[in-house]
Amino acid sequence: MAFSLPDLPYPKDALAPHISAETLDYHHGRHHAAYVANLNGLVEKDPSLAGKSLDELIRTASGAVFNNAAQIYNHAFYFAGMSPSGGGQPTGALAGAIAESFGDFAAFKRAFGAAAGGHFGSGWAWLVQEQSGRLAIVTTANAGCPLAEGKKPLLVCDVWEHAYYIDYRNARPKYVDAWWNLVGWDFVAQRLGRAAAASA
Ligand code: MN3
Repeated sequence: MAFSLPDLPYPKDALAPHISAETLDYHHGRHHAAYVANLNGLVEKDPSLAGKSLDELIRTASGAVFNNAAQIYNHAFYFAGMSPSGGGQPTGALAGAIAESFGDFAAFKRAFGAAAGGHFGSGWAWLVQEQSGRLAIVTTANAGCPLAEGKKPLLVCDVWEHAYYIDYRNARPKYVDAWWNLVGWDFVAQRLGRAAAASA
């Protein structure tokens, strides 16, 4: 098997009440797992893909190979960016970079929440670092991934309905509000410190 499903970095019930064990059971155990199985099936059928890393596939592939590779990366990044001891506000260099790019943390939070809540259809809301070093909020549709555009992902919120429908039904803004309580700012700060636009 070329690719494997990364373990969740916390027990399935650790994010409750914000995200339930049932949601994580489906989201990680079914959805994320399916992207891994799909990509392994595609790689097995196409020898030209053998040995390529997830990053390489995200940067060079299209169609189903891109979709499944990017969804593996996006989900691993999403789960890694949350923590049962998350929430609150960033400190240090990350707090400074957010203030420089967005004015202050409250303005960043409002803008990110509006982007996540307002994105039409399935997709992702990201905090990224652009090649200039500046931070930006971007949304991507479906499997879209900032790595493919040369941007370094720092944080992501999954806004596909499967991320919140069990816990919040159609109320995406309620899910995004709850998600702030889980954001692992240490993870984001570590990402900011890295030079290259590398993987999770
Ligand atoms: Mn998802």
